[in-house]
Amino acid sequence: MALQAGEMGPLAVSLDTTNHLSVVNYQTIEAGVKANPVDKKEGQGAVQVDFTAAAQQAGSAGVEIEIPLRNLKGKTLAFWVKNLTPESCGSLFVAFFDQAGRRAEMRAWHGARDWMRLVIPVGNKGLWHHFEAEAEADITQIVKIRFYANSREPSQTVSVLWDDLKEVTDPTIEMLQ
Ligand SMILES: [Ca+2]
Repeated sequence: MALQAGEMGPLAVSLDTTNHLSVVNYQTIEAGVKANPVDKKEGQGAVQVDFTAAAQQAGSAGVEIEIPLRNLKGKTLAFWVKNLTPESCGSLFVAFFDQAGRRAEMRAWHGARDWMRLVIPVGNKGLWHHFEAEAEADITQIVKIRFYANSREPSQTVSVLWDDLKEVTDPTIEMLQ
């Protein structure tokens, strides 16, 4: 019998510290994560990811966080992001993974600079930016969230701040904050 998502309050990932975060990176020569207690939108801090792409091709890096099993079907999520290096950062991504490690949803954005609040209408392919899922992935069985960015070109250095991913009930109002 498959595990069932228990009754929990709305999803809220404060991203105040680097506790329980792991760095993910691809084609980088350097990638790190640190808490930024000053430049933040919520709580005690934001999470800052810095990386330098390899010399051969563009790179990407970010963080992953594991969460208790959760059903995100039909939810609307919002988070804050600040792109400290808009001249070298290509895109910003958020992805959700199920228990089998399959990517159930991935969203990409371009052009963020100063703090922006971005909204994810989970499962709704018709709204808001790029959407991609792997076959058989199950959005009702989510256990991991990945936040990451890529560089435009090889050898570029990219820095991005991530903060405050949570469920929202009125994305129109929330986006105006
Ligand atoms: Ca925070």
